[in-house]
Amino acid sequence: AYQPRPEHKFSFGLWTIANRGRDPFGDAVRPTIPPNDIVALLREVGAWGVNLHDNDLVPIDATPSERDKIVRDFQAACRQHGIVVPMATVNLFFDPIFKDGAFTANDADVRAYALQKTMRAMDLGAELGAKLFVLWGGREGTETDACRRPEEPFKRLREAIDYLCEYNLDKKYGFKFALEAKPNEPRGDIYMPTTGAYLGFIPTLAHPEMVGVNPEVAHEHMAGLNALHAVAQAWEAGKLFHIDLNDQNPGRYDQDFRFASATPKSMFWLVKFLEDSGYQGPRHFDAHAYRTEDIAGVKDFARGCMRSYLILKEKAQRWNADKEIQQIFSEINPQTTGSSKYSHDGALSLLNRTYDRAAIAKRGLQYERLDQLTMELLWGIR
Ligand code: GCO
Ligand code: MN
Ligand code: MN
Ligand code: MN
Repeated sequence: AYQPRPEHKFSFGLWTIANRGRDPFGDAVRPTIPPNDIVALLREVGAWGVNLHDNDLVPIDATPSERDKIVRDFQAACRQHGIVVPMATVNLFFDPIFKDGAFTANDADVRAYALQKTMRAMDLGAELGAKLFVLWGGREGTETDACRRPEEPFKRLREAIDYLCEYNLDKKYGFKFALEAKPNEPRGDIYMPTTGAYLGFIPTLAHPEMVGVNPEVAHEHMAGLNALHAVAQAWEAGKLFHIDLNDQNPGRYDQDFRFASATPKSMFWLVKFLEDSGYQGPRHFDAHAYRTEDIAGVKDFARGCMRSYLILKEKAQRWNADKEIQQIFSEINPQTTGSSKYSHDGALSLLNRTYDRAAIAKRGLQYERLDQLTMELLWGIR
């Protein structure tokens, strides 16, 4: 039980396993794990896929022939260990050139370089078989709004994504882009702070059908929001192309905790939604081991993410099969009769109807009981 299998589609970023525990106050505590060894480690813990930024694999200053050799060796490692590359992304935040952002920077050369770097990262992703391309604009933000007209970055971002969609069509890569929001870190404020902001932006693009979102639990929590609601809205809009699972306490630094380790109840509802909805995409963990850990601890971390997901998945099945819970749930979600579609006559009859407000408001809704039953189920005494 709780054994990860390929059909669960559990993936990890190269950067998550490679994380050396560096933070703004302290240096690395773990050795570098080369990408091919990470592939072996992922196989060992039972994962299905590995995702990467261009520079997680290929150093930013590699020559074309160095690059080709690295890519060949990595492909061989993936084949050997049966690990796939479902998603690729681009690092537009680490190099000093991106200190003022990438697609939204004031300097046109920086913007053009960001496009070039992303196109090359798309070439790499396509070569590795990825079908999803994530764009996380971590540096697309400000510390001071003195720097530019506030509406300008949104225009620049749209221009960049439209350009990349054309490149995708031109090269016949068939990528779907998944845009990842975050409210802050590393910038004081990031322009696209929430998944909801991206859901408003996507319809303004030239190829909205090619573009969806990559909600991250921690990022919504950093913004003080309910991650499930963001994910559900994205799903309902047909835009849930990818997901970053981890955990995070609101009001803190970017914690990237092991999945479901900080807010297990919220993560129960999230797993239940992913499973019930029929979401078919990867279950990607964008988190890293505590700074206290050695390599064995990194494996504990990775196994823990998947195991917690599978435990919550089993809890969701129990919840769906629990007679008492289902009885309450169906009572509080009555089938509606008749259509709520607008018609002239229907509107007239609605305007003329009388409602007994007091009688309706008097009904208790049993949410307390339902929540307590849920908690007892989660605690394992049900
Ligand atoms: C973060 C982000 C990143 C992105 C990654 C993919 O908080 O640092 O979540 O991990 O997901 O760069 O583009
Ligand atoms: Mn993150
Ligand atoms: Mn992070
Ligand atoms: Mn992320």
